[in-house]
Amino acid sequence: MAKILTQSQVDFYRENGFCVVDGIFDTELIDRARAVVDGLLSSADLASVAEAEPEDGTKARRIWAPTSRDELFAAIAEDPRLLDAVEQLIGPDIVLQYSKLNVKPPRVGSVVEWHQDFAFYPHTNTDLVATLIYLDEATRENACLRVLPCSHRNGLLDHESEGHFVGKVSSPADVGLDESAVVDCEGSAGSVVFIHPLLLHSSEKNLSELYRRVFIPSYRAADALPIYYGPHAAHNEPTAKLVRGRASRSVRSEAGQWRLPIAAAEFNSLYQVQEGSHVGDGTKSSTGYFSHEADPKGAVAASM
Ligand SMILES: O=C(O)CCC(=O)C(=O)O
Repeated sequence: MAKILTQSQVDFYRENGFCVVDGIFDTELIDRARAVVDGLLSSADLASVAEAEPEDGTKARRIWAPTSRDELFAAIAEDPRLLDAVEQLIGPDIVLQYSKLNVKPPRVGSVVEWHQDFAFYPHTNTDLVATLIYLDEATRENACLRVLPCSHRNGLLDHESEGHFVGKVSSPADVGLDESAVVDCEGSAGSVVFIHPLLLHSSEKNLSELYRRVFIPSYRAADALPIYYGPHAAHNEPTAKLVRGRASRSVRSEAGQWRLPIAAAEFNSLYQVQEGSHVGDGTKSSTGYFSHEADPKGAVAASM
């Protein structure tokens, strides 16, 4: 394994719950990735590929499972340089848990509210890492990722309202979210933000004239398994893939009590549950992303 991250980047990640790293991917590869995004978004069957922006249905905000849709994204998610870095953070046996691609089109790109990824998919241990690979230069202006350093050290916070999972922390100030401590993870196209699953993070609406696209393959140590086999796990587990090292014959568990992401109604994405747009007439949302049914009480668990 090559050491892609310096020791100070690894230490920074352990201390702060994130790090931003440039130079893993070259410009030519990222240019090709953007061209693939354009191709996917011109698909005749766009509804099965992407989720639309509510403000402008002609624009997409999310491409589902890009690694299953195009071999370039599969190759990036299994790129040895990226896996070398992931190995430095979560160890040698690595499972690609799932992937997604968030698009923030100019002027309409949706808000992502403050949340911890682990709230959506609690696992037996916290050796998971999401890698956000910017496909465009990301700055505060076009809504780069924002993080609260060290917040991964405070356990899992409440992501519920009125007894239901809502995919965001109920009151950011109550959980110590002080705007002056927030860090904007700015980076050039091709840079990667590594985030711990308990790190609080968010991003704003894109009010600029520029696109902000980010490809997000997420990984876990092979001995971490989902605690709750709800819709999110049901969707992702069949395609979860060992991408390095060995499958584990045992599960490692960290002590703790973890809330299960049980929402008021089925939803397809983090955006929908945070906006509350999944709670309506009780019907499934239009992308038909899930094939399961709600449980008899009408409450189902979350995807992301
Ligand atoms: O796209 C972003 O800015 C944030 C993405 C994110 O937090 C997520 O999809 O979990």
